[in-house]
Amino acid sequence: MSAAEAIPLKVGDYKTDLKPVWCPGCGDFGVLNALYRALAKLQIEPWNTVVMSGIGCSSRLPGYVATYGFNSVHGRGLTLAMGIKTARPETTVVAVGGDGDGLAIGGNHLIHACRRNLDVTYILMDNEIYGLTKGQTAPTTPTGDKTKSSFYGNPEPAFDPCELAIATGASFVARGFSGDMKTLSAIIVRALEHHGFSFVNVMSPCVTFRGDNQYKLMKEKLQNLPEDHDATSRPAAMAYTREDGVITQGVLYDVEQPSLLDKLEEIRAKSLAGAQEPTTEDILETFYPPF
Ligand SMILES: Cc1ncc(C[n+]2csc(CCOP(=O)(O)OP(=O)(O)O)c2C)c(N)n1
Ligand code: SF4
Repeated sequence: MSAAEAIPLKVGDYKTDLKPVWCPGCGDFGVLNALYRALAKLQIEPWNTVVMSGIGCSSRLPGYVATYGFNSVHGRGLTLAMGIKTARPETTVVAVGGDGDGLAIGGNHLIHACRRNLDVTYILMDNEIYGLTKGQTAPTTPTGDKTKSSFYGNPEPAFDPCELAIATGASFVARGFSGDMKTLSAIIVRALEHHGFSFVNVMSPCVTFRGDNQYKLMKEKLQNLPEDHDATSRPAAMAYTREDGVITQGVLYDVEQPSLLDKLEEIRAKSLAGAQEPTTEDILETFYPPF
């Protein structure tokens, strides 16, 4: 059957039989539904797709998507996603996880994913807390907020994941909100279409450990990027990071850059053509220089 004759995939085709075990009202339901819609919109083949995660409430997500994928080790979902993309470039690779998973224990991997620009979409579900382990302070917990691990208020400065991603070389950076499904699924569509590393930071409330008004507080702060925002300008994108009192949703930064695999392909082509191929003597000289 040709692709044109194939029966279109529906949102339900991306769902598994597992029922999410998130608390009622958890923002991650919105992220999951937005992802289903984006996958269906682009007719992404589940049999050619992998969704990877680390550990956390949010990292349970791969179990609910009918693609390949698994819940890996805390903070390492992105490393496995990058390995899969390198080994199987034809695969659509999505990594997901929480702010603790991706910014604390896995923060190192995020910055290298940004600078390498492999064609992987990373959806970070930012609830400003460690949810699974019952409410410890995370890198995005606002300064002064009381948590289970900072009884007198968080003494540390928080950072903005979008600012970090832009600064370390990501070619696509967006911010969304799990309570605005239409905008979020449109952002995820653009992230999946982007060639290179696409980072989507989703404000996704934890109603259990950040209080059941976190949804309301986030919604009150939400605003859209202005229509004339220049997403190809790094300074313009940076203007919407570290915001005070507002959460701006939309695609902050979107530029075309070769991915690491494009560059490796160029090197492979040169090497196959014999250009600049080192001789055995050259290699030996590198390791055993003449005295
Ligand atoms: C190596 C290791 N260290 C610590 C943990 C404990 N742990 C599990 S999930 C988690 C943090 C989860 O927070 P986050 O990534 O923000 O996800 P959320 O649960 O909020 O969605 C921690 C510290 C672990 N599983 N493995
Ligand atoms: S503890 Fe928080 S993050 Fe975890 S499922 Fe419940 S609401 Fe969601």
